[in-house]
Amino acid sequence: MKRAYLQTDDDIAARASAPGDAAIAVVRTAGPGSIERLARVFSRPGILLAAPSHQAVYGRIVGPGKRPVDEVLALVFRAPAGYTGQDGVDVLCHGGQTVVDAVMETLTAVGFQRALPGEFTFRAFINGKLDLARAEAVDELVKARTAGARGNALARLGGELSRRLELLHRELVRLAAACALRLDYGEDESPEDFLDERAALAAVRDGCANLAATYRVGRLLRDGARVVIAGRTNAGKSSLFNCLLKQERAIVSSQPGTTRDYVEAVLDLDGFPVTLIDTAGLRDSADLVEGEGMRRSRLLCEAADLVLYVVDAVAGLEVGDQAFLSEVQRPLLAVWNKLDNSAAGAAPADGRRWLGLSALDGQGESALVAALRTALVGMPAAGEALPDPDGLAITSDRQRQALLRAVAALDDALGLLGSGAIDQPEGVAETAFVHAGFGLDMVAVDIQAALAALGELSGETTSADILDALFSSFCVGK
Ligand SMILES: Nc1nc2c(ncn2[C@@H]2O[C@H](COP(=O)(O)OP(=O)(O)O)[C@@H](O)[C@H]2O)c(=O)[nH]1
Ligand SMILES: [Mg+2]
Repeated sequence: MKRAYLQTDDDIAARASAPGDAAIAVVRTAGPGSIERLARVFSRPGILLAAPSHQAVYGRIVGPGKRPVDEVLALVFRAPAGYTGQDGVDVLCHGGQTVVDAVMETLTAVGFQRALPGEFTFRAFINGKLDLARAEAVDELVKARTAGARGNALARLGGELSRRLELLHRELVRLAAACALRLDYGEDESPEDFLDERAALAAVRDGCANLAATYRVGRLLRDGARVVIAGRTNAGKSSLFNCLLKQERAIVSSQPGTTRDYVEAVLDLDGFPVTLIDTAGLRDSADLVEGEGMRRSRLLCEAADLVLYVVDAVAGLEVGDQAFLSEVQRPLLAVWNKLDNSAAGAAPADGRRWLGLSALDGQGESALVAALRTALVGMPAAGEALPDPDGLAITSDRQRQALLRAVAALDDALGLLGSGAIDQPEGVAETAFVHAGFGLDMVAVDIQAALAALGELSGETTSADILDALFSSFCVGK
């Protein structure tokens, strides 16, 4: 039978370290009976069973007939300490694949179940060691590809997002209580006018909206972006590729058609992982219209988050370039390269913003990088700081959707409280709507809806299906 995450009484085991040969591998176990179960295949069961939490016990994993399987160090964790909050032992064995396989076989033979992806973290979540926002950060920390992505995941793992959410949540609970109190007192004996809380409600709404807006940065930190360098052969695509990467990755040649297929590498763009793809050149006009190079470049461009289209300023804009530029449906930056060459012409006045560059001497590079960053991360809205990879950012669409649901509910509530009401002139019964008892009960409903949405972020009110989907995308052993 297929196991489920909620079977938290099972003793589970999985390799927690990366596959492949290494000096040491970690096989992690957890579950209420895990220490006793492991003792059945451990050469020094008495010492293991008596070990206090966090103690390392040296010994051997032994199979049937006391046949030694491997020499190991067993790190004992006792509930509620340890990662999962359950009893568990991290077994440090030798790192070869066959060793790990043999240890895992020995463990499953005495009843350990193979852990599902993310099952250890799921248990940590269920046992209150981590809320959902922090649990999600664990997986991202493991998969982070740049220092910026790592820093963001680590901050969320450390609880920065959870704290921010907690503040919003607490303020909403206060508002819900104030609203309930006002409803209880009825029309005339209102201890305070709930309209006074409009600003507080709006502040929570803005807090949720601002967090939701960090998704763009967070997603980019987590997934990175694909940037394809396209253009005719000899335009300087490979030179630009190398220039951005600060290394000679792609072959640069004055011989047309050197880059036959494509080359890709990860560029750390101010902390954002950008996969840069140098494509094969488009050889001549026939090639541009129907050639294989064109077809492949176009396919790569279609899957790109952004296209860097390079034109040789000495050769100038040709028909093929124009055809390509008019066809590409993706966001694009047009690059006018080889400006160092005295024969370079002026960029075409075709209404498009051309970024001047010399991939050879680097002039225009920093402006190009800035334009690239702006195009990928987006322009800050008025009054907003430039998106910052070191700032706190949410990385999952699930989190964004929940925040947007909270925003929508609070917008409803604010609408009921009447946006214009407060500014109305004397004599107008600006509070009549609320005082008459209309609306305030609906405001209360909206606040509860917003609270429920925030609860989904921390995992307080997240359904089992969502939890399943979420944790199953984790690595096994995490
Ligand atoms: N003067 C000058 N030459 C360049 C520049 N960028 C590339 N080249 C030269 O143009 C030729 C083709 O460059 P390459 O990067 O291989 O072009 P690709 O075919 O588009 O990849 C090489 O001889 C490069 O040295 C530049 O900015 N200035
Ligand atoms: Mg090339």
